[in-house]
Amino acid sequence: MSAPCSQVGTSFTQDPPHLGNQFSDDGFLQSLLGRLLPPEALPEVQQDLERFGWEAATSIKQLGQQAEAQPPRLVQHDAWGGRIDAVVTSPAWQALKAVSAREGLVAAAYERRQGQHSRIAQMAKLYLFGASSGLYNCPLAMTDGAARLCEMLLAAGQGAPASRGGGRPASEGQQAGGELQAALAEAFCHLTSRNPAEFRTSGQWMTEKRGGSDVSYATETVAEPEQAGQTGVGSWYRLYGYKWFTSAADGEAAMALARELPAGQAGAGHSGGSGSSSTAGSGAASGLALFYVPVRRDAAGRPQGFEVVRLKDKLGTRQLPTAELLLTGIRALKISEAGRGVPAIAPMVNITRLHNAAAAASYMRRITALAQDYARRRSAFGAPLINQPLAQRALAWLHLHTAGSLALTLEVARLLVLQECGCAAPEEAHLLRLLTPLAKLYTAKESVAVVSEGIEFSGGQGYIEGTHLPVILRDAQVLPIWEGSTSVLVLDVLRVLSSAPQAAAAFTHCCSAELNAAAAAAAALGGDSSSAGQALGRACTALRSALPGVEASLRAAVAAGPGSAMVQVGSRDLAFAMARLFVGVLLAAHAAWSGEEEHALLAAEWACECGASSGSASSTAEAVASSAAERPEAQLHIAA
Ligand code: UCC
Ligand code: FAD
Repeated sequence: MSAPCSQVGTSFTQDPPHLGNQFSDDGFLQSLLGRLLPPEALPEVQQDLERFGWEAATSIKQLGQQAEAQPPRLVQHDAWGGRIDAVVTSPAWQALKAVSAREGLVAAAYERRQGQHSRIAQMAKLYLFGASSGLYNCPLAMTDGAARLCEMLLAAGQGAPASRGGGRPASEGQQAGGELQAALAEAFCHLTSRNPAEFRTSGQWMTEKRGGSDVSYATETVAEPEQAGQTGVGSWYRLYGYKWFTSAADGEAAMALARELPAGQAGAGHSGGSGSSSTAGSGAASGLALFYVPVRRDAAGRPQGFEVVRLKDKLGTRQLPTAELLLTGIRALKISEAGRGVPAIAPMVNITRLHNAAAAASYMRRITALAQDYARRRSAFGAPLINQPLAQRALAWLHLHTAGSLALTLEVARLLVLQECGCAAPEEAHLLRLLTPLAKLYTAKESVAVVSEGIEFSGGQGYIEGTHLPVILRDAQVLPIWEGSTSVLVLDVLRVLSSAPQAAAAFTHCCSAELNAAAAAAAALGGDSSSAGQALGRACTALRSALPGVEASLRAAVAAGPGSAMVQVGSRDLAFAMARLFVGVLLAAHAAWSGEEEHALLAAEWACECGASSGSASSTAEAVASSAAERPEAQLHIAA
């Protein structure tokens, strides 16, 4: 007689990995905050993160999973056939919005309870939130960027822009200025509110069909003044065009780039705009300007001045409503001069890039925490994985790379808030400008690699949807693409190096000063007689030996300029070598501060990896240096 089905197979059931308090389980985060926050601010932040760390592991995580299970839908017509273009999001998504407001995930950066350390606390909280947030951290990033633009414009007194734009009478300028001031102040209040009923999110409408990297060329959206002659900052315009990727399609506002046209020229040619107009990069219209767009619907829910053409069907980020929008005359307030749209939106982009780094570190930490716990519960070859050296090695690698990305993210946050508070020294401002693209490009790539490794650590189960592990890899894969893809950020690094050679000096000076201090701390720890001192000493020696290669590359890159083909070819290696070195410096500085063996070993292990890849730094240096002397085209040919 055959056995009943219930008896076939095995009675074994694997205990799944458990997620603990995301703050109290994260010793490295706690230690970093101990160094980066002043003692008077630390207890309050710790208390908040301890509470939130548990929410992130439980209720918020559940909401994030529900948002993935119930992705947004576009309902284009009502029952009577009327066009409504409703972006229907899940209750979980809406609950995540309320949580975000209550927790002050944007507000914290502007309330500045921790003064010139506020961004550090905010980014630490977002790092706990990210991997649980069902991508709600994406609209928050853009909302934060928009809030910063409003804050900067208000502080710069953009309420009286009479000298800007199209020569209107002063009284009109003052009137428009007052309206602008009021609109920005109102927007700022909503974007930074802790009240869920008041909190609004903002999108970032940059990318168009022709390209999201080269927006200056690719932008076909045009802006027509509502009233002829009123073209200054603070004037109302109508936008016509096609925005190809707009996340936060449920947002109540947006910052949008568009090209100005004189009154009366836009509507006819563009109201049906499918993106085939010929305004891109042409001289027919003036350069890009930046616009603040309040996104409005009428009482019946019909969109005012835009249509939602469709929601994107994406590899990941499925929780997030990313739409294609047709702009059919949406009202927009001009907030930059014509031709200054890109630099005007740059502060927003730099903030979203920092959020991207926090999200990258968050995914890394999540997969590492799950792998660590799984290793305790899973046995193979007669022993729990956690007790087997090669498995320990894999876990150590995950932890090391997570720690490195977190340290880099919080360092950028530290510098950013100094700048926002007006306390950054010139060297710190240069460092911030250089480290922002480096942190974004580096942590995003690290995130994909680390999450992939963590999924493999979970074996076949890592590939199974019900474990909620695959979604982490799907979602991490977007991080190197949006907010400036890797190569575009590498070019941004070259832009900084060429426009401000002091940035390279700030970078190398910071590295060597921190390494000197860390080496002194290693000696004070007892040098060879203590294992912490030994490990930190080894780290400093290895990192110092990587520094000249990077320095030489930087010198050559600055000398040859960003237009040099060979500099561009070598620049990706150079950017990664810089990021690896700087992470090593941060880990060494932290070990020097804490004096703990665990941190010294992290720095030593990182330096070992950094040293192993310093070959690429010096070959970059050679390639870049020779390009300055020889024909770049020939070199490029050989490289290809
Ligand atoms: O992807 C998007 C949203 C995704 C969802 C949100 C996720 C947030 C994270 C969530 C975590 C889960 S929105 C689309 C993002 N798109 C981009 O980031 C565009 C990528 N392309 C670039 O970044 C390019 O480098 C451009 C567009 C900036 C290049 O434009 P141009 O016009 O060719 O640039 P120029 O001529 O070199 O620079 C124009 C001016 C210069 O200043 P001036 O004129 O004063 O000399 C530059 O120094 O802009 C200045 N500039 C900057 N300044 C350019 N980039 C920057 C910068 N990053 N910071 C400061
Ligand atoms: P392209 O600009 O065509 O680039 C293609 C490739 O060429 C890239 O790999 C790039 O690195 C490379 N490249 C470009 N120039 C160079 C160069 N000079 N040298 C070497 N390589 C180069 N955009 C918004 O504005 N708002 C949003 O809300 C938004 N949400 C998004 C959501 C998702 C899920 C995704 C995937 C994208 C979103 N984007 C959004 C768009 C995103 O910012 C762009 O996709 C991105 O900036 C790249 O632009 P592109 O797709 O046009 O690629």
